[in-house]
Order: sequence, then structure tokens, then C-alpha cells
Amino acid sequence: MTKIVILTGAGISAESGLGTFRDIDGLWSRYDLDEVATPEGFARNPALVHEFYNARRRNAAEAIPNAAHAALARLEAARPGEVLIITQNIDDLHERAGSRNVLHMHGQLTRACCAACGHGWSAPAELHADTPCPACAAQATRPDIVWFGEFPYHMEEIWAAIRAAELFVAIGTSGSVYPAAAFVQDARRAGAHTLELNLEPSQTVSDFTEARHGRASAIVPAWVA
Ligand code: BJW
Repeated sequence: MTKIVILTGAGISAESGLGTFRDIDGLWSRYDLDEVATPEGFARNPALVHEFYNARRRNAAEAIPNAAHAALARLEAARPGEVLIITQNIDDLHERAGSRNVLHMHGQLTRACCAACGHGWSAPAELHADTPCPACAAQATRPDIVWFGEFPYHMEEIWAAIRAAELFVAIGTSGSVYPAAAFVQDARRAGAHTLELNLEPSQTVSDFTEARHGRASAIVPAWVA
């Protein structure tokens, strides 16, 4: 049974070379989020959105899991069935580090889906506005990503796990996007100890019972050890 719920964000993959969103040189300083991370932006300009995610798919494929991903995989191996990772990240670095119990609440770069019929499939390296759906042939292919205004994946399973958790840990997330930013409050209400591991105090740091700050590749292995 799940006892430790770990929420991860872009900060855990930063030292693998993948950009965060809201840091000074983050993705949202270079791209307009309304244009590339909303269903309205996709409807306006699908080619631009595919270009953005094709580039991120290439970067993620070249990235290598870092010591923080590896430490979480060791924790799961040492405590079989007790650890759940909820990641906001769309890369697959947790899985490539060896974690098995991972829920991608904001979708995955390795998946595509059809906006017309809802069919999902393994994404090729590049998606384009005219890529047809293998199930219904509509040219409505999108990356299987949860954009602003859309409902994140696995929410029932996530809330159930948070309600049952003894320990909730948030790693490398700014605490500025909901519903993930409210998980710490849900966990505390359910009686869990809550721990923030982040480069700097997040927006929700005061909601945690404990916080440790520094690079994920240093503080996550130190916490797991
Ligand atoms: C390091 C480090 C190192 C760096 N070591 N740390 C007003 C109030 C409340 C809510 C809303 C509102 N208006 C609108 C909303 C809802 C909206 C929302 O939250 N908006 C906010 C902007 C206010 N949310 C939604 O629309 C979500 N859906 C929704 O709410 O549905 C209804 C619902 C209601 C109730 C329950 C359930 C559902 C959907 C959100 C979709 C988010 N999508 C994105 C983009 C798609 C994925 C992608 O392209 O990758 O997901 S946005 C982007 O932000 C991405 C991330 O997953 C997400 C979170 O970012 P994250 O991971 O925290 O990254 P950063 O960059 O913000 O922070 C990195 C941190 O790491 C920093 O703190 C650094 O210091 C740290 N760091 N280096 C350790 N080496």
C-alpha cells in the first residue's frame, strides 16, 4: 500500500538539461504559454505547438536521468509497493532511472492522441498538423499533454493515494500550478508529514511541515540515504 507520495516538477529534470518553466531562463521566458500550452493556442496554430513539443521530445530523448531520479528509483526498490511518484513532467526520466510506480498527471511526450476521437498511441519522434489518427484518420493529432484549462490525468487515483499517505514530498516544483500546488494541503489535512525539496523556497513552502533547499541531485539522494 502506498505510504510515500512524491510529487515531482521541472526542477528534478533541470540538471539533466531540460528547462524549467518559471526560472529566469525558463521556457515561459522564451515562449508564450497561451500560444503553446492551451487548447486555444493549438486551435490557432497547431504547427507552432507541434514544433514546440517536437523540440522538447528531441531534448528529452537525449537527456539522461540524474542522481535525483536514480535516488527515487532506489527508494521504490527498497520499499516495494509503498512509493508512488506523481510527476508533472512530460519526460520519461523517472522510468528510465528505474521507477515503476509513476503517474504522469500532465501527460507524456512519448504519447499522441486524437482530438477528434480520443484514441491514444505511442508518438513517433515528430508529430505534425497533418499526422492522421491511426484509428479514425482525422488530421486532429495532438501531443498527449495536459494544457491549461484541461483536466489533469489520474486525479481519482492521485487523491486516493494522497489521502492514504504517511509522507508527502514535493521535489523541484514552484507550487504555482493547480491542482498539483494544492496536494500539500490535501496531504496535511489527511495527517501526512510533508516535505519540500527544492532549489529555493517555493510559493507553497509555508504549507509544508519541513523544507530542505538545494540542487535536487544533492538533496534528494541525501534525503533517500
Ligand atoms: C530546482 C532545480 C534544481 C530549478 N533542483 N529544484 C487561478 C487560481 C487557481 C487555479 C487557476 C487559476 N486560474 C487558472 C487556474 C487553473 C490552472 C492553473 O493552475 N493556473 C495557474 C497559472 C494559476 N491549472 C490548470 O488549468 C490545470 N487544470 C485544471 O486546473 O483543471 C481543473 C481542475 C480543478 C480542480 C481539480 C482538478 C482539475 C492544468 C494545468 C496544466 C499545466 N500544464 C503545463 C504545460 C504542459 C506540460 C508541458 O508542456 O511540459 O505543465 S504548465 C507547466 O507548469 C507544466 C508543468 O508541469 C507545470 C508546473 O511547473 P513546475 O514543474 O512547478 O515548474 P516551474 O518551472 O514552475 O518550477 C520549477 C522549480 O524547480 C522552481 O521552484 C525552481 O526553483 C526549482 N528548481 N532547478 C531543485 N536543480
